[in-house]
Amino acid sequence: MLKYALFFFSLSLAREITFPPILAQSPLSPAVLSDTPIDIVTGSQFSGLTTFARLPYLNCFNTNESYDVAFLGAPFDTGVTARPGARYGPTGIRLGSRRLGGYSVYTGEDVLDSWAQIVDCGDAPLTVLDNTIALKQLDLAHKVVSSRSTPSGGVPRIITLGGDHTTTLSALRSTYQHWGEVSVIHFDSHIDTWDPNVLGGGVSHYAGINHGTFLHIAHEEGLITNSSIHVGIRAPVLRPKGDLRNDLRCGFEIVTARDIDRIGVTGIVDRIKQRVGDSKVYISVDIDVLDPAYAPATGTSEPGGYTSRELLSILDGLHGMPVIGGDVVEVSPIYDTAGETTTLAAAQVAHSILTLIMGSQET
Ligand SMILES: [Mn+2]
Repeated sequence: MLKYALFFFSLSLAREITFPPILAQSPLSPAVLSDTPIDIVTGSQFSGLTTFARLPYLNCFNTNESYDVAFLGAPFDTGVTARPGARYGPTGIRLGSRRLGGYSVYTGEDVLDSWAQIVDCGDAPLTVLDNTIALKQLDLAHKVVSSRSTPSGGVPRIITLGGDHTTTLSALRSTYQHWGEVSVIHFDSHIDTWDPNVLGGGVSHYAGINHGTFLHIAHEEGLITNSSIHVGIRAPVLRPKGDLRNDLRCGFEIVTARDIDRIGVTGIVDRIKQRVGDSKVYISVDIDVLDPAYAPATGTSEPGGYTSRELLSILDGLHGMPVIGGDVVEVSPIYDTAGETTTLAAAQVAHSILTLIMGSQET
């Protein structure tokens, strides 16, 4: 009996809650929502499901809608030679992108809220059990997403969120269909032009297609010009001379990580521009181009890399170049810090690539 008395006593002490009028009205029509000063429509960085920079989600594999730029996740990480985990990269980068937006103090632009129709297509549905099938799925996903039309009748551009670096091969294959050969500006600590026979090919034919050989294969398939360039290289090669000779043959010049100490950000931007000339450009950023201090969450860390600021400054320095696509790859969020060090940087890099793509369409 005492128990019930206490129960009713505590009920009578319960705090009265007066709900604001908005919740008292039913059903809630759009007219009701516009009548109230309380806004639950516009949203915040924490509302809705997580897309890249809160962009609208579009099922790009099954739509007739048009868009100028599409973000596409490529959750594939079974082409790696060290730590796996980049299949969670697209989700991680989206989480790191929640606060993106607003007017850049460097460019004065808010690219997320300007003329372009930008969507997040979600991730390509890739099997985790068969690399050959998964990469064919990714080829097809790129083909479909890039074959839609922009609102003005052009070819939409894709920014891929990796995934390990093997995923860039599918992007370059679809790029070739629309734009022909492109120069690749490849930010990475590794050259990634290894001959499949040197890196992985001894095991089986399909093992030769991996995150260290995809640029060799892109060259073999005639997808890239011989005016491409690596930026940020510092990892050792496997053969004393053969790898670098092969790298040159694949169309690449090398800017090492330590070159920045000698020629600075401006010097690196100049070298990239000189190398690429007027050719169309694809930008691929392996997040391991950053020092492990700035991007610990990656598969193949190499000390002695760029700071986030240096990389972002180099990227912004490329404004005006004809950038037709790009990616941020090798983000493995499970190795990140609680402060989301890597995914925040990766999201900002993707935002910079978006800025370059949009800048190139304006010119
Ligand atoms: Mn790489």
